[in-house]
Amino acid sequence: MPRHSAASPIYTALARLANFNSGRRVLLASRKTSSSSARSSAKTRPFLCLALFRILVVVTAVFLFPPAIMSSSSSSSSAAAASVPFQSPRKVVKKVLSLSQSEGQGATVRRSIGGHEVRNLDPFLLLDEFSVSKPAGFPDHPHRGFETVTYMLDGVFTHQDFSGHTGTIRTGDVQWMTAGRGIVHSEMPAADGVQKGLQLWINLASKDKMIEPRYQELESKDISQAEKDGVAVRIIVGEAFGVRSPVYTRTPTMYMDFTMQPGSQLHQPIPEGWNAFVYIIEGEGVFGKENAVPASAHHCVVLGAGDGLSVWNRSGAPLRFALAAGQPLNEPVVQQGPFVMNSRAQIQQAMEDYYYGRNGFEKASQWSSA
Ligand code: FJE
Ligand code: FE
Repeated sequence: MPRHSAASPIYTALARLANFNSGRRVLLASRKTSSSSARSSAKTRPFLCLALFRILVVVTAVFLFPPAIMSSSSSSSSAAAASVPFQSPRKVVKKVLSLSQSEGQGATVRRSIGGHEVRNLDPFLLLDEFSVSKPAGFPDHPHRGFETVTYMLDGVFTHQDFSGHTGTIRTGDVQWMTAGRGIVHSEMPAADGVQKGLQLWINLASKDKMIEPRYQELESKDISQAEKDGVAVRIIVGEAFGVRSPVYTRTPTMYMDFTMQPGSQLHQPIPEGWNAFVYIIEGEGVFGKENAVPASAHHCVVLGAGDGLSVWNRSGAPLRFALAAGQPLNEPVVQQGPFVMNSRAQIQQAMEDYYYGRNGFEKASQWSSA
């Protein structure tokens, strides 16, 4: 994994700056103290000279040999991030433009996570921004070992599965499907025109891969929302601005949809140790640090280690993006299309179970979507 590097050049530079400033503060304090004790100057003068000499040496050395001084100084974890409220702000470690590709039957997706550039961001397996018009779609196909979260951005989608479960989600609605040991379903557009949304795949821990399938469906009006200083958020799972979503996830996850008005800024805590990324839906924004290059629509921004994300909208239009973060499972990931397990033997088992209609796929052979 290319993250968790607290020793990035930027971090190092900020820490060095902080140390350098605290050094100057010491200098001023020692001057004050020495002038107030001027009477015993004969005794203190050698010490004062020594102190000033030492400071001179340190200051010179900082300019001449910055890396050497850094490695021997004590760690200053708060960086010099005066304008953001985090101990260690998360920075952008990767920015990828998601290009359109064909998937399912005639459907188009922009794949960010799960594509060539960001293959797997534990526990996330895939993020597709889909744009689908009838008669294209995602006809009957199986899943095992993970969860799919479908969030409608614009339009209507209907799904049907092999145990008789059907549902329709519209703009702003969410379907959280836990495939567990097995689901066979179809996901198809249910209105004319282009139907758009995001589908996120979240891995399940090995102990949960074979659980009973389950759905959590959320209508747009039931999604927790909050707003503060020009920033609106729809909280699919997790907590923002003190508001918490009631959605339950087996893999600890956060997933929200932010809209930031021009001129607004956001400082969102993200649990330390979780992997996190942003997918920009609309507009453009500055992520991670104030002087970063702005990222625009259809880019996926992978975040480095830290305790929170800062975002600035310095453009003249609203910025909308999805933020996802999750606790890594740290287990082997073996994927074969719609089956995600821990070993090749388990993948082989999944294919046989699907083919022969066993271990959760019993209803697969006599079902097809209407
Ligand atoms: C799948 C190919 C697929 N992204 N975004 C292979 F297209 C799919 C699949 C989807 C999908 C469905 C929706 Cl509604 C949105 C998607 C891929 O269904 F699961 C495999 N294995
Ligand atoms: Fe599916």
